[in-house]
Amino acid sequence: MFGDYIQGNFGTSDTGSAFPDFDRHEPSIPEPAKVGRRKFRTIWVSDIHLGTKGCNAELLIDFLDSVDSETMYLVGDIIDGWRLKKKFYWPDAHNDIIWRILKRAKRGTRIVYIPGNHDEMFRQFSGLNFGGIEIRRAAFHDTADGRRLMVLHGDEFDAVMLSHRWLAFVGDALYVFMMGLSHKVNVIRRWLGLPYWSLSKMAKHKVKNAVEFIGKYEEVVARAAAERGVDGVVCGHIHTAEFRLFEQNGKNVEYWNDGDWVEGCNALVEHMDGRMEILHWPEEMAKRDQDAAEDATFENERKVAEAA
Ligand SMILES: [Mn+2]
Repeated sequence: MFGDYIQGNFGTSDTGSAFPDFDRHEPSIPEPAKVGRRKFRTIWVSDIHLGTKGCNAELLIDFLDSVDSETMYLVGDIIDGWRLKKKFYWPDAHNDIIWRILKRAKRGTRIVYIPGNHDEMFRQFSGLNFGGIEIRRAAFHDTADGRRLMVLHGDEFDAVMLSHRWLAFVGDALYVFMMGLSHKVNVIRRWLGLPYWSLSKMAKHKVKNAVEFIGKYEEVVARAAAERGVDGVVCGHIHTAEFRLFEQNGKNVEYWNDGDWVEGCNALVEHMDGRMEILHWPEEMAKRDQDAAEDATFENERKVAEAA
């Protein structure tokens, strides 16, 4: 159980943080005033991997503070129990994310949490509600324009994809190593004033095997959705945000993957009219910074013109 992971280490992590007393606690990164948030009907996020150094907590906090929705799905691997079991790592920013999610539930956002394979210890609570959060093994989501989507983490298909479970662990170790590398590269890039660089984005285009694996995975998941008679599927797990349209027995099946917050930093959103979109948050942040810079330039020019 989760208690085992934290017992003895509780409150003695690197930063000395512990789980906060929610009602009295304020996050270490303060929440900005709730103005100008982009409002969506639905938001899907997954593969946050809280409890690991790979988690891009600051970017996720920026995302959560910039958007709002009626419903939010946490599509698995939110907390990384595998890593926490080996080494307890829980900085304040990770508390801040939990705080923000609980706060959303309190404000009336419907939150559905579908545990993944890294947080499978929560699967035993499927069907229960905690702090306004519904824990489910999978869910069905009806879009505003009447499509029915199956929502699940996606590790259910590993057995089809990989013949042995140990392969998943080898893959995991390799992945952690690569992410460590990617993290270091980005620390240096930030220091040099260069934009965020995504390893998996490059890998997806450069590594043939990865492309084949991902392509096959997407097909397998879409076929399973078609067999369930739904219009599409939303999943996470493989850390590759993607939309693909498949045809199965003359019927369209949508495949949506909401990506991850380890290095892609993506979310899937449904607009009020049912239109869906994958947001690549580093790009959204860059766009926002550019808009702010343009506004500032415009404002300066106006002042100069006024003074002349
Ligand atoms: Mn997973």
